[in-house]
This record gives sequence, structure tokens and C-alpha cells, in this order.
Amino acid sequence: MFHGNNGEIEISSLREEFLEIFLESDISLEVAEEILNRFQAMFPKVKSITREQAIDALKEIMTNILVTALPRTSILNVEKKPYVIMFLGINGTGKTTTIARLAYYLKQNGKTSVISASDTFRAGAIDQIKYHGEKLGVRVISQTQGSDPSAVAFDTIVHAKARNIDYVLIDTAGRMQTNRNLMDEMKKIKRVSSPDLSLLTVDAMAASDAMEQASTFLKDIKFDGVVVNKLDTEARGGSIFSLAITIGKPIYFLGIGQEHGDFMEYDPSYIIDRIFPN
Ligand SMILES: Nc1nc2c(ncn2[C@@H]2O[C@H](COP(=O)(O)OP(=O)(O)O)[C@@H](O)[C@H]2O)c(=O)[nH]1
Ligand SMILES: [Mg+2]
Repeated sequence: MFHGNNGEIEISSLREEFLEIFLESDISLEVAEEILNRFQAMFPKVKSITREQAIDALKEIMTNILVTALPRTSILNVEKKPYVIMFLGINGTGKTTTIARLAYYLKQNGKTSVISASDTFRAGAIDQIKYHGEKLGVRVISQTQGSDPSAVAFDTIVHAKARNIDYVLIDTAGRMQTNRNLMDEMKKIKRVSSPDLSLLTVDAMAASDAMEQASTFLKDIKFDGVVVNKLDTEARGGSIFSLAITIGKPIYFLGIGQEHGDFMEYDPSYIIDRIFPN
């Protein structure tokens, strides 16, 4: 690599260096090239700059992309009561964990919630969410395995209205987007509970899968936003750029670990810091 005076490096070398970093961070090639083209355009007449200047410029470009996925308002500032949130997504992407973490987050911020155990399909799902509810001191409304998930959601909303509870969080069964029956069931829950917000959970570790899942779901069942989980793993969160650019839906929450507190409202600077650790 060419190092000029004052630690300056040729832009073309920096391009190569950062392309590698971006690809290792799960940013798609297309998005990486777009970022680097914008980067180059910022220095039209200059041959070399310092690495620090380069990082500052890249952070600015990348932040501009990420802020386009910010929701209009914090989940804490909604006006409707109860505010009904339904979670969708394939198995293992962290729906149940997200609900537990969100219930905890709401509680920390002085809000009340009740959970609908509408994953009545998978064995053990009701016990899993009840376990979280007990630990958090949050009520879980459930029936038995195999019962109608939309009836459970309905009951939960009735409960929330009667008790003046702020939020209803509806857990659902993991769906392969190819499974017709299960998709229809999902639509029924949506019809019956008419959620104020429906969120798709995706797994940051499966970057290209996440994109594909989001686009497939979008065709079949409308959702309003995305939750990206498992950002504490080796996943560096690059898939969030593709989500922000391609899906055109806000990103609401980030899951950053297995504990109830490992959760935050979507924050572009968290992603930037993972890609450019100091
Ligand atoms: N490391 C890590 N694991 C997570 C995160 N979110 C969920 N998990 C784990 O992923 C697995 C599946 O999560 P679960 O909530 O059951 O997914 P669901 O099938 O969509 O309900 C569980 O073992 C969770 O502990 C996260 O942000 N980080
Ligand atoms: Mg689950």
C-alpha cells in the first residue's frame, strides 16, 4: 500500500481496503460499491487522504443511509391504548425473545404490557413465553397447544382494554413463508387483532436470508417494520444497509444478546460502531 506524506493513502488503496472490511461486515457487494462510489465522489480532485479522513467520510455516508430506516417516533411515544404489536418471522429469528425484551424495556420505562401466546403451534412455545412472563412480572394470556391463535390474541386485547394496559404484544408461530396454511393463519390473526404495528424479525447472522425473507414476506403479508436480532454474534450488521435501502420499512429494534436487557431501539450509531470499532 502506498503511503504518501503525512500518512496519506491513495484513494484507490483505501477503496480496496474498505471494500474488504465491508464485505466482512456482511454488507452486500452492491451496497459496498455504492458507498465507495459516494466516498470517491467526495474527493474529486484529491489523490490521497489520511485514513482518519476516509473513516470520517465513510461514517457520514453510511449514517445517511442508516437514518433513512429510523421510525418516525419512539415506541414509547405512541398515543393509542392499548397499542397492539404483532410479531412475524420464521422460526429462530427471535420473535419470542424480542417480545420478552420489549416487555422488559417497556416496564423499565414505566409502561404496562400483556403478551398473547399466539404461537400455539410449536410444542413448548407456550411454556417458553410463560417462563419469560413470570420472570418479568408480565401477564401472558394463553390457551392450550393447538388452539386458535387469533382467539388468544382477541382475548389478550380484551384483557388489555379491561385493565387499561398500554401495549399488547402478540407472539406468533414461526412460519416458513412457503407454507400456505400457516400464512393464512397469520393473516387471520392480523384480521382479528388489527395490530397498530406488525414487525418482522430477522436474524443478522443470515444476512442474505434476512433480505430474502423480508422481500418474500412483504409480498404475502404486509408488515410495517423490522427487528434485527443477534447483532452480538459475529454478524456485524451489514445486512441492515440492504434492509434500509431495499425494503423501505423502518427498523424498530435491535437484539444484541440473550438477556432481557440486550435490546435497544434502532440506533444507526450502534451499527456504525460495529463496522468501525475503535
Ligand atoms: N445471541 C443472540 N441470540 C438471540 C438473540 N435473539 C434471540 N436469540 C436466540 O435465538 C434463539 C431463537 O429465539 P426465539 O425467540 O425462540 O425465536 P422465535 O422462534 O422466532 O420465537 C433463542 O435461543 C434465543 O436465545 C440475540 O439478539 N442474540
Ligand atoms: Mg417463538
